[in-house]
Amino acid sequence: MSKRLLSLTLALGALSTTAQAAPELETVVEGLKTPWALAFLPDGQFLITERDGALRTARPGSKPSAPIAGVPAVVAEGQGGLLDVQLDSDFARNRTIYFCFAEPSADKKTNSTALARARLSEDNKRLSEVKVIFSQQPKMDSKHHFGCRIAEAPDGKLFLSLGERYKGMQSAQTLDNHLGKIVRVNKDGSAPADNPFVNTPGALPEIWSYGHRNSQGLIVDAQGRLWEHEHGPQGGDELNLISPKLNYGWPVITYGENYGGGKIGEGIAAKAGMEQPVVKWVPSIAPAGLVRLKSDKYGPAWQGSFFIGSLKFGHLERVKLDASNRPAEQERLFPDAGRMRDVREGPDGLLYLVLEAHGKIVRVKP
Ligand SMILES: [Ca+2]
Repeated sequence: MSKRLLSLTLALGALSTTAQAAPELETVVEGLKTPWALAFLPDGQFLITERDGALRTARPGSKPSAPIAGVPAVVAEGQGGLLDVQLDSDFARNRTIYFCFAEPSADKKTNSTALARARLSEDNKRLSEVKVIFSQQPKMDSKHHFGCRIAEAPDGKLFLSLGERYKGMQSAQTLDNHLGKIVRVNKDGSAPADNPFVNTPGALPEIWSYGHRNSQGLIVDAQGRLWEHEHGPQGGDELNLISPKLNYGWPVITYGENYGGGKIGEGIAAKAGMEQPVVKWVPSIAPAGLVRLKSDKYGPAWQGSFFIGSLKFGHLERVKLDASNRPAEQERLFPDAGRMRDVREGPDGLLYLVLEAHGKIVRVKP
């Protein structure tokens, strides 16, 4: 290669590097208090949960609305509160939404994660026909590990991730409870007849998979596969491909250790009959929110990638898998964005991030 051609090639290389520089963030909503989750209404507004119990709408560039009426009482303590929200796949016709939250017991001494269905009024100001369709059993005296992400499958079944409430970690391995489980229910909360444990004596019929710790990411991807991420203890956060009936290992196997050091259980990371994560993070990033990007708005490298918020480091993690589901690309984007609670792909194909501590929703500019 001639010297001139070489320098031209280098210059072009520098140009293309500039062209591929990471996109920037743009604030679309601010003035929220501890926002937790985000959904997109067909009229272009956002539907936003705040952990303290408010459900609000906001138009890009405008102030959040007053709280929508009709949200049930939530236990807004510790990690609890009003958590995930999802629109029904037929929302444009039925105005139905699903949300999950920390539900108090009648005597208010215990709580657990519950899934509710409601109808949002045409003016977005109130909920009607509010019904709790599923409550995690048992309720516990705990402020931790609610899990609480909702995903609708193409066949209309709902998945819900349920934490083991920290105190209930050993129960993640037994099927007589909903601690540390992913459950699958019909839209009325009943257990589908083809769930994996409906004919297992003593097992709760809603259970789809078990051995989970605290999951704040749950999606069905474009191929219809169910993906979940969960927090490890100190180290050992995981991205898992979820299949029915399988045991994902917690607390028997983990890549993490106890807070402050010391092994958990036998201190092992693998065991026959227990699934390995597709991706693991040591040290922990504290994952929250999960997208597998469908759109091509950010180019081929990002299309099909997983995007995961980090509560701990406040960045957006991008992971791309190869054809064998092994991590092929992994990077940290927007390292100073701030504590990130949710990540969504909008109907416009753009990525939206919920920045909990800043009280903001930001958009990733293409
Ligand atoms: Ca695991």
